[in-house]
Amino acid sequence: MTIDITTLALTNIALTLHDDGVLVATLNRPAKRNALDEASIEDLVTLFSTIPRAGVRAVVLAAEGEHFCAGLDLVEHHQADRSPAEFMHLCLRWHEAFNKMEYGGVPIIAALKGAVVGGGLELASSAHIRVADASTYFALPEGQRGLFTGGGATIRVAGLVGKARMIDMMLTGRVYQGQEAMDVGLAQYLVEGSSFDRALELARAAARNLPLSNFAICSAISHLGNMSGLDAAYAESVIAGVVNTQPDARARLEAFANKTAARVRPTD
Ligand code: 1HE
Repeated sequence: MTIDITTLALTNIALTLHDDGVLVATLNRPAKRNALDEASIEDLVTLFSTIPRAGVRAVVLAAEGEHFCAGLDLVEHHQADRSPAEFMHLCLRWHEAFNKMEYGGVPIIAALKGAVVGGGLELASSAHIRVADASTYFALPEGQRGLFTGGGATIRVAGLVGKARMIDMMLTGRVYQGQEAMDVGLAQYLVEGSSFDRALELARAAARNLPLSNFAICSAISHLGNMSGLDAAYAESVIAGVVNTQPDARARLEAFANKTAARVRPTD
């Protein structure tokens, strides 16, 4: 049974579902720069656990206000005075949410602006595509706050920029923005206008693919990357066996064969 995603009761995320199956999920705590408190993390767990069963074809992860996300809610963390075990369990909820995003099989396009810092960068790096605009900047200020990453940056941010750059970002508070952020791999798109508009365009394009192809792209590539080369090649062929023979692909293959399908051309 398909779930109606718009009926989810979320505290800090607003949802808008478009006709083409694109869901816009907007972080909605701008007064706190969309800092991730416990309620926000539970929202992300609920949302991204449900999306794969809700017929959603692609997601735009957007933010209200000037900043995408200021990371861990430092005030809540300070006031809660958490024990090591409590914080470990909180981090496991972050991982639950972010793993659901990366491995969930539904394309997630992050529309970035302003601060994408600390846990905000961990969140952004769990999306499949990151779109930055002129205001977007990336940093890992944990080192300066007396903290360490706990939401997967050592895996995902290091995966994007490499270990040496991540260590530099954490030791020195280095901020990346603009073309340099693109060059080191923090974003795949840098736009002059609104990152939201481009993210929506990209989500709409992805939503036109068959869901099973997108499932493999937004789940299998990450899983295969965790395996040995030998096992990944084996698993890839099993996945291709399922995806590349899907009945829904027949019409697309037929269109190519009878020359009515668009050809791949260089862009202008
Ligand atoms: C917050 C947070 C937050 C803002 N937790 N409340 N993250 C950081 O170290 C980033 C900390 N934040 C900042 O550096 C700045 O706030 C921003 C660059 C994001 C935005 O600056 P600005 O001038 O627009 O806003 P502001 O005046 O600093 O803050 C506005 C409000 O947002 C204010 O609340 P108010 O009630 O006093 O109005 C701030 O307290 C609140 N706010 N950021 C809580 N992060 C799993 S481990 C992950 C480890 C981490 O993520 S470390 C966190 C890194």
